Amino acid sequence: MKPRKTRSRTRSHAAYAEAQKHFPGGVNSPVRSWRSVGLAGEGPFFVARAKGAELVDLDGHRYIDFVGSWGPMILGHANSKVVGAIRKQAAHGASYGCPTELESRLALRVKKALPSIEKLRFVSSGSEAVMHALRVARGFTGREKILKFDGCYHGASDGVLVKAGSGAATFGVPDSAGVPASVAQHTLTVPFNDLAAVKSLLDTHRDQVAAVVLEPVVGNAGVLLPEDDFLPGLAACAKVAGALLIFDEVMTGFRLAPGGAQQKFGIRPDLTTLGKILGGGLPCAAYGGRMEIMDKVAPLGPVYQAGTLSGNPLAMAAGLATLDLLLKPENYARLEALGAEVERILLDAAKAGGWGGKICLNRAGSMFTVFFHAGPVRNFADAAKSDTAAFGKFFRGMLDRGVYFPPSQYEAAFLNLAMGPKELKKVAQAARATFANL
Ligand code: HOZ
Repeated sequence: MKPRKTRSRTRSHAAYAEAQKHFPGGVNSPVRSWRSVGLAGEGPFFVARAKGAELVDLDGHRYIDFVGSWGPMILGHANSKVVGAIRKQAAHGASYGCPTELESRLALRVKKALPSIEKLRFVSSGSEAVMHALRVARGFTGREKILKFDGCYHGASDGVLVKAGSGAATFGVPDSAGVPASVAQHTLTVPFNDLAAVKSLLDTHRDQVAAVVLEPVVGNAGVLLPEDDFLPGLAACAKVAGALLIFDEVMTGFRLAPGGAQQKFGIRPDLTTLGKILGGGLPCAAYGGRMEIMDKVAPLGPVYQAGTLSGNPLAMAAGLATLDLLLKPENYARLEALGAEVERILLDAAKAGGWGGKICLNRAGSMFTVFFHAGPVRNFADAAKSDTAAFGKFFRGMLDRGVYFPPSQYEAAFLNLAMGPKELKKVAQAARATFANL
């Protein structure tokens, strides 16, 4: 399958030129700039519309979308029931700054799916959710330090932009400028899957660590899978140390199972953060967990957190419609089957193109990463050994053939329920041609 000659992006280029006058790097979130996949000059496509498994750019090119807005679009784009729910609510007003019954209805769905969440707060983004969860953990324990893992990304608040993944890793700023040293000093970091390092650090900082926070399946260093004893061992270590265990399930929540990674691996964290799928594509996130911890939040307790758009009715309506459609066992069986099929397609194509032993595909259900490294890739240090130039070529090759992968080695690709045999056939053709020409 040859790249189509028509795939020039004249209109996207013009839009990018205009956007660069207004936004740093022409974008409102760094990875969207495509600067790490050899397209710094050219820039990204600009999206005109999306439906089902496809994005359409300003120049009319269609792409099978493996980004899915970085996770939320698990039903595919513009699902008619979700669109209908948003439209219905919009006719009654977009935001009130007052409570609605929708909030409790969505909370009930969340608590049923994730029983570790006894009380929660809705906020507007995953960044906010983690920032507040950490404040609550500190308020509850009276301790200041947190322990996070190299390459895990927990949003863009100060205390977690230390050895961070996602765009921070992609653009070489894992320790962001502008974060006061007095803040960063409270963030301890260890390699993912390294229990001995966790134990040692918790021992060194005895009675000081408020929370151990992690993506239980990492998505923001590319996909990293927890080894068998890692999550249970971590839960035990945190308990012994008196630190709260926080699962950042912004990516994995409702994706790996109805109850996210905590259901899949049978762990009950003290606090959980959710986002992405929760809002069905609208800005919505949440943090929640044990009642006695959450009751420290104002107005019941001394930990302050607030937000004008928290529990926004449009986001609640979109989230409810999404979870109503999604939370069925058959959907998760289908996502797993799709994931296994895409894995096979990509590995076969790589082998046929002579890349068989040179890549490592990490997958958990419907999220995966093709690392351009022989593997195993079990932590961020392994991921960072990837051949990012080859990854860039892979990204461009797939893009030219109508398949949109995340534009960074350190991000997860996501499948959605709108994908079917037609899309997989296109992916298989694109992958074979791409690997053959890398
Ligand atoms: N940090 C997000 C991915 N892990 C990217 C968000 C975006 O650019 O939309």
